[in-house]
Amino acid sequence: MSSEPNNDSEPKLSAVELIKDSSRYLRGSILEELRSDSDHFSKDDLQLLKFHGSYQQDDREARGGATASGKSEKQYSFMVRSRIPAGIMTAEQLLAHLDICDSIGNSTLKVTTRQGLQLHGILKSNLRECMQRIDRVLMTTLAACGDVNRNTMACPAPYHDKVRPAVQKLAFAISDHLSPRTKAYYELWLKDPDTGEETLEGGSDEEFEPIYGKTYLPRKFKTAIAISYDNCTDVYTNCLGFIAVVRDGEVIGYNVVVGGGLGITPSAKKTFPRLASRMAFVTPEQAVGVAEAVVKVQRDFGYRDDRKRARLKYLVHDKGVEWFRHQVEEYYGTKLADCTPDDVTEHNDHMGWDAQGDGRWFYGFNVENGRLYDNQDRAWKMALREICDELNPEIRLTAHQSILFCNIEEKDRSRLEAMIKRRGLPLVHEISNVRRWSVACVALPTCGLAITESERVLPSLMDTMEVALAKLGLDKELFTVRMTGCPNGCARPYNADIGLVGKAKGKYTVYVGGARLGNRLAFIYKDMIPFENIVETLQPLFVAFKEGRQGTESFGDFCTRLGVEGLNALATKETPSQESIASG
Ligand code: SRM
Ligand code: SF4
Repeated sequence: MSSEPNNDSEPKLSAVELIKDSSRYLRGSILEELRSDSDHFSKDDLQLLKFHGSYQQDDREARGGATASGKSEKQYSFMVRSRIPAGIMTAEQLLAHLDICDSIGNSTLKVTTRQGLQLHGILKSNLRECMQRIDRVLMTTLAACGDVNRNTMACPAPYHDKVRPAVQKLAFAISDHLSPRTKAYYELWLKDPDTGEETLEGGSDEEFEPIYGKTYLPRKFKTAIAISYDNCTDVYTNCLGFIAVVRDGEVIGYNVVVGGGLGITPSAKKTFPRLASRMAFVTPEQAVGVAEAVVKVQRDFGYRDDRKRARLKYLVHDKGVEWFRHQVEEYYGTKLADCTPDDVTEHNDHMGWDAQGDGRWFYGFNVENGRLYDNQDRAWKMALREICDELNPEIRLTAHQSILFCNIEEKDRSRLEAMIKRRGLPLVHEISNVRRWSVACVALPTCGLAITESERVLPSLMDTMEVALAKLGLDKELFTVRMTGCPNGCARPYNADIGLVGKAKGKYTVYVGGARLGNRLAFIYKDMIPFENIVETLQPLFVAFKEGRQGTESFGDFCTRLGVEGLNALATKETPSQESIASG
C-alpha cells in the first residue's frame, strides 16, 4: 500500500466502534435480551440490532402515557426493514409483508426511498417471528441498516433489453458480495432458540468477515447503479455509484462515482450534503471487485472517531478523489481507466403503462409517499392483495417509494386498472405532476429523529401547491418536491428542485435549485418557514419562473440561475396568502 490507514495516530474511537469490536460479529447480548421479558433493548444492543435490520422506536405521540408498573414509560416497538436489491421481489413476498404488517405490525407498510420495505410497530416479543416470516419467503433484513453496504439500488424497470437486466444483475452481485458473513443473524432470529444447539459463543477465529473485519465499516454505506439515460436511483447521492455506459444497446462498463451522501447536522459546519465525484471507468467484470476495494478503503481510512464525519463522503472530500482513486487501485490491484464522458441525462420515474419488450406490460403505480394502508377512502393494501392474488405480477419497488406491477398481459390491463380504482386509488394519469414527483420521509410518529411532520402533511401541502401551480398554468411542469422531518435527508431533499427540511417544531428550511436529474445540490432559500406558509413563500418564485424562465429551463435551473439574492428580490413583492391560494 502506498499510504497506511490512518490508525497510526490512534484517534479515540467512537462508542459505537467499541460496541462493534466487542460484539462477537454482531451478537452482543441480543439473545439474552430476546429471552428477557423487557419490552426494549439496552443501549449497546440497539446499535447491533440495526445491522440485523431493525430499529427500536416508540410511538412519539404516546410518550409520557401511564403504563403498568415495571414497564417503561415509552411504548416501544420496532421498525423492521427488508433489503431488496434493485427493488425486485415476487407477489408472494409482498403479500408476506402485508400479512406481517396486519398481524404483528401497525397495519401499514412503507415503500422506502431505497427500494426497500419497512414494517413498523413490531413488538420485541414478535421480532423473531417477524424475521422468520421474512426468511420463509427467501428475503432478509440483514444489512438493511447498520455500518455495512445497505440495499443496493438499481433501475427496477423490467425492460427486456440488454441494459436493465445487466444493471439489476450487478445490483444482486454487489449485494451478495458485500453481505456480512456473520452467522449471528441465523443464530439470533432463524434458529429455534430452544433446540439446545448453542453456537452463540461463536465469534471464534474461523468465523470472520473477509471484507468488513470485526468492526465493519465506520458508518452506513450506500450503493446505487444508474444508467446514463435513466438516473431513477439518484446515483450521485450514494457513497458508491455506477453509471452504466451503453453502446449499441449494451452495457460496456460503468463510470464509478464515489463520496455522495446527504445527511447534515445544521449546527455542525463540518457536516454537509455532497454529490459523489466521478472516479474511474470499470468494465462489467471489474465492477464487483472495485466495489469491494472502495468498501475496504473506507474500512481502513474512514473516520472512526467521529460518527458525524464517518461517512465516505468526508474522506473523499478531505483527501480528494485522486487520492481516493489511487487507494482503490492499490486495493483492487490494477490501474483503472478514466471515466468516459457519459453522464446522467434523464430520470424516468417509470410510472404508468410501459411495454416490457416481450409482448407484456408493466404498470408503475404511484404510492403517495410510499405508505400502504387501508381506510374508508383509500385501500392500498386491499388493492395490492387483489392484484397479487389475481394477476401474480412480479413486483418492483422504485426509489420514489412506488411500485411496478410487471409481466401484465394485454388482456389484464383494464382489470388491473379496475382493481386500483375500486379501492379509491388514483391512476397515474389522474395525479398531478407535482404530487407524482414528490417524496416524503417517514418522520412522526415513529422516527426517533423527526423534528417535524413529513409524510403525514405532504399530501395537504400538495393540495395547496397544485392549486397554485394550476392557476399559473404550471401544472404540466416536471419538478421534484421532497420533504423530510429533519436534516438527515431521508427523502433526498438536498438535490431536489424544492427541498423542505424540518428544522424546528412546525418549521422548515426551504431549499431550491436542485435538479430532477439529481446532479445538482439545492441551496437554502428561506429558513424557519412555518408549514402553513410554505406555498406562499414559494409563490413569488413560481410567478417569476412562469414569467422569466429561459427556454425550457426547469424550476431548479431557473432558481440556480437567479441565485438566492435574485430570488430574495422577487420575494419582497406582495404575494397572496396560502389560504387565498388554496381557495383559488
Ligand atoms: Fe434515513 C436515519 C428512514 C433513506 C439519511 N432513516 C433514519 C432512521 C433509521 C432514523 C433513526 O436513525 O432513528 C429513519 C427511520 C424512520 C422510521 O420511523 O421508519 C430513516 N431513511 C429512512 C427511510 C425509510 C425514509 C423513507 O421514508 O423512505 C429510507 C430507508 C431507505 C432504505 O430502504 O434503506 C431512508 N436515509 C435515507 C436516505 C436516502 C437514500 O439513501 O437514498 C438518506 C440520505 C442519503 C444519505 O444516506 O446520505 C438517509 N437516515 C439518513 C441519516 C443521515 C445520515 C448521515 O450521513 O448523516 C440518518 C441518521 C443517521 O444515520 O445518523 C437516517
Ligand atoms: Fe426521520 Fe429525519 Fe429520516 Fe425523516 S429525514 S425519516 S425525520 S431521520
